[in-house]
Amino acid sequence: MNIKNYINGEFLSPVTNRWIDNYNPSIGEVYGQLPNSDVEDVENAYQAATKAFPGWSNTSIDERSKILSKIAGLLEEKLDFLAEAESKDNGKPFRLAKAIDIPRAAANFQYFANAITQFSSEAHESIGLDAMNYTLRQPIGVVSCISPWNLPLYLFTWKIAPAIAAGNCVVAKPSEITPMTAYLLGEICNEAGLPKGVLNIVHGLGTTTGQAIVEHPHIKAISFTGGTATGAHIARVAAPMFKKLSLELGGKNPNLIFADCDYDNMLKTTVRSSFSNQGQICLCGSRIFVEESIYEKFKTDFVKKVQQLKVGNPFDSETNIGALVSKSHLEKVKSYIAIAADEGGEILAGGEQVVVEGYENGYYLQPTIIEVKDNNCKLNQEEIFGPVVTLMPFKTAVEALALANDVKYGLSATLWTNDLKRTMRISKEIHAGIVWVNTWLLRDLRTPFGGVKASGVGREGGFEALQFFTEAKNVCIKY
Ligand code: TXE
Repeated sequence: MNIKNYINGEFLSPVTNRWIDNYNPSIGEVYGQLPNSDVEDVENAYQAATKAFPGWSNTSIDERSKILSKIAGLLEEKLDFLAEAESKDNGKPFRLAKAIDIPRAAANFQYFANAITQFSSEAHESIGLDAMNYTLRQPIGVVSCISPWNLPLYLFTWKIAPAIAAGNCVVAKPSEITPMTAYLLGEICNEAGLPKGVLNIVHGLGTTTGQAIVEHPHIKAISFTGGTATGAHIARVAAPMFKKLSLELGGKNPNLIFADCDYDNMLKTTVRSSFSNQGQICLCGSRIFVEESIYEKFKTDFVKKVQQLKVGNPFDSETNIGALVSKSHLEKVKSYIAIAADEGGEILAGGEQVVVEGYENGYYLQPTIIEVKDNNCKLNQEEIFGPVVTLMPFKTAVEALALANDVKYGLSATLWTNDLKRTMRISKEIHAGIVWVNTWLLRDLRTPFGGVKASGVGREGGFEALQFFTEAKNVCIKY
């Protein structure tokens, strides 16, 4: 199936008629093509967006909210169809796409359909000066949303929904590795009555299509989720043009497990936080630090549970772990497993590529646990972004905190303990944008989302996203 660009409400081939192969990772075969868009396609998308902006930015909040709700409703209606498309394109279990990815994409639209009706600006009365200040929060204009391959529709809509709710028009680019559900979203937007040009979706490589978006002088804001190196590059290109940037980048998230935790819940959740979506979630806990007194027990129980996970075809209802997203990503993840021994690590579970019967060319890998000796090894310092976690014991809370913070990333952290004082102290001192205590990936869409250090700058989610996608203007009236 050929994917097209979605520009001004129409489905168009790229101007140069150049295409990129789209792979189904569970069978390792090309199953369609997507546009290899260049500067001209991006310019056409920009022109459509800029033409739509005066109308959309002056459309009532009620009307915008209704259209966003309609998109949410259609996403829900097409749950099975979209989950199937996502799973085929990405390799993730169909069950997961159906339970998480697509419902969350619908929730993103529904949440911002509601949030925009509650978004307000401030007024400051300058007492004694006979003046009144009020703040206008105005849409920025044409903005861009660039998203990665791990949670394709989920992250794409997480950016687009607040951008258009706030009255902006968008030039969006999904990952070239997983373009399918973004393509299908265009049809849904038309069906929901979103005016032409409010959302434009341009497909293509990061280095050409993405680069053309970032370099475009009149696209004034970029919301990006992806790798840290790409984020740094985008910041370098965009900064001299003073674009507004929100960068959600990589993670190397610590799990700190204390002996006083609710053990069974912790164990079950740690399996999930390690290997959900084949470990390809920026919020997965990839460095597991365990208090010494329960270390050996945890090691045994965790290995046993992980070895029970079934690696298989995404459409098999028994499958826990599907295929990795691409051959090159599989090779990258394997290259980390291959250095384990050199780094003094011991593979406790997994470590091998899996050949799934009937799907021999798919990109399957066993869930892998590596015991490491030193937090300063590559396995603990670099983002692997696959089904690989490391284990290490600690003696005290002070040591656990130091290990958690001794890394360049700071996206999320998970803490397992029932000690209130420890919870308060570590939550305050840990380098992370999100701290989960006795749970993982419990999301409330009103909360700020983002990281510190090399995990990015800026916050999305809730009113933070609406603030990002608006420009605050102070008006001072003297009376
Ligand atoms: O991401 P990229 P990749 C991490 C993970 C992974 C690594 C690389 O470690 O192995 O990043 O993955 C677009 N200008 N994460 O290569 O390249 C690109 O087309 C503008 C963590 O897939 O960052 C895609 O749409 N755009 C992460 C998006 O950026 C550019 C999720 C992300 O691609 C561009 C994914 C450019 N110059 C990977 N170059 C997370 N934190 O969730 C690329 N892009």
